[in-house]
Amino acid sequence: MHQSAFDPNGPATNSKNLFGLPYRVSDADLIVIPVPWEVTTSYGSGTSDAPENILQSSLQVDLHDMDIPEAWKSRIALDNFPVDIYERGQQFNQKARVIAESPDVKGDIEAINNACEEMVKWVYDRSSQLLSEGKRVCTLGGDHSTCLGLIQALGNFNESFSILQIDAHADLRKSYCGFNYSHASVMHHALNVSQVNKLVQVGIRDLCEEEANRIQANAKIITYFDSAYRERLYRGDTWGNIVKEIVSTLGPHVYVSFDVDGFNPALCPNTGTPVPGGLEFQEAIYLLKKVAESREIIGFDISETGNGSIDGNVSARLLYKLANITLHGIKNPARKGHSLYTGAGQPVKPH
Ligand SMILES: [Mn+2]
Repeated sequence: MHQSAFDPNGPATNSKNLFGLPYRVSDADLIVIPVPWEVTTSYGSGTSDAPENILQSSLQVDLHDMDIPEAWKSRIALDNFPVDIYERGQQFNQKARVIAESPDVKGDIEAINNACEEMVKWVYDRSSQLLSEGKRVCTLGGDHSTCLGLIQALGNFNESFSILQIDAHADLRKSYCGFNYSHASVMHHALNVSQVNKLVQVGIRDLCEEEANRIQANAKIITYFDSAYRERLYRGDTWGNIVKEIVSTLGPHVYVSFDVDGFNPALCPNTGTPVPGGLEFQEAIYLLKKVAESREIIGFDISETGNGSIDGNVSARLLYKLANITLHGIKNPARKGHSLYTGAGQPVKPH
């Protein structure tokens, strides 16, 4: 359907695209890559169904965005569903569960690590292709490891960038249960991308000794623990002040990695590893809007969404907001020459 025939006030009729929008990958500005993969999920399962769940929930999202005029003109398109990735993921998840439940059985760890590496490479290749066409790219997990290929690809298109990670977990383990590319190690690998100049974590409230030491030792990592800023709030400080501080730690180009378990689990009840505490929806949106007022969002992911209806609903709304602020920014009258989406499609260095 052509954009001129699209009614942004009516019910969604194009059930094949996110939010029922009338755009195709070829004419869209932001491409959402579904990565239905959860091979190393360690607790609850279902996140490989998230892309389909979010698509269905997105059809119920009203398209008026109070921060962005005519947001429905944002050219967002869902990339083809990778059936082979989904099927391989299901097959290897069975094997991984046997190993995770009885660590003395070494089983097929190497085969699983290889399969995970291939998935990361697939995301890297697809992201690189779309970025070279001048598109903005985001991924929809799947578990948190599904965004790594996009972060690696963005390294070829940006001199340097910061990662804002919203998450209950630090995800800094070198490996987990023998798995090198699990959700628990994604930021360990992201820090190996040389263009990543900062990792700013928000919502963290569940971590191991190794991760706590790493945060202490690495000046690139700045962690806003959930308990620490809650205490500031209880003593009378404001979320506005805390967000201002968080944003000030970020460089001009920001990748947002949003693991939905960073939310209060009431908003993500079926995520793989829910943890009490966490951000309320509007606290997170306020943070993202403040980032978009003064920084350029170069890409993002939404990971670990569960397969329940609240889960899909929350992630679909988060996706719409993140997509809109990535494409348009948030107008800040104090900032002159504000123009965010440039469609820059050339890698800064060939790979
Ligand atoms: Mn995570």
